[in-house]
Amino acid sequence: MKNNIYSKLLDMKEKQHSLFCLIDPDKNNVTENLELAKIYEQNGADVILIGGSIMVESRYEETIRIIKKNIEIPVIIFPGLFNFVTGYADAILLLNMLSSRNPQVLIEEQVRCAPQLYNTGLESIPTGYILIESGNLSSVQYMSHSLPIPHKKNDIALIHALAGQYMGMKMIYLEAGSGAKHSVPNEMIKCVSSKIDIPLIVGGGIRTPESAKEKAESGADFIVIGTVLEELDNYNLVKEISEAVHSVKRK
Ligand code: 1GP
Repeated sequence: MKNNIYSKLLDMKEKQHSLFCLIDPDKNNVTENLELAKIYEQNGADVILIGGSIMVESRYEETIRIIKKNIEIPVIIFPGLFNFVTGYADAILLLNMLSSRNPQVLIEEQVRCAPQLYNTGLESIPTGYILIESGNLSSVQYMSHSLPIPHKKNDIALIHALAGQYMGMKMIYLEAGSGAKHSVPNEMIKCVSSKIDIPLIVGGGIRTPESAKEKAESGADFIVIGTVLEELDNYNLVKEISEAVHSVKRK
């Protein structure tokens, strides 16, 4: 298996805080998704993530193939609970939902994916995925039958992140859930980022440049935004958020 994209992400982390823009293929048709990917790239996105909690769109592979062909930045699959592997992407975040106690998201889905990962040779980036309570029931919480970690329990989030690191995960993702009312608290990001050595992704409910900047200042290496882009008719916001994230100096 190749290791190019993970190395690229590590280089990115050294240089600056980065912005990942999430496209849910179910929300638009293939042409519209391609247009979005191009707009995000032109406005400063560093990575395109593709995925969602459920997948109804039958042209998922086609969406990834066309986006990949037309943009330069990495295209990474951010899988939901079902089969999302396709060799057209650059890599997949192979999520292990560390905060869950449901075997389906701890091992069953990964086993289901393994043959296709083998057959496609797609680069897989093992990612410790930690769900944080966010003030509303998120799709990922509902679909995964998993309790999130309470909003203020920084120490619980930290020990899950450390467990992921010790088990060999290459990144940790603190997830408040798509469309979260409250994003992952800055104090929790500080607590986790100060103690782990692997890259930290933070997403869910980030809607403004100020909030994205605070997450980066608190130690998030990669900031994910999705929902706010779906509601967007002014793409300047992508630019403003990417500039805010990139403006934060590396510590
Ligand atoms: C969801 O973290 C991502 O998995 C992005 O969340 O859609 O709330 O930006 P939003």
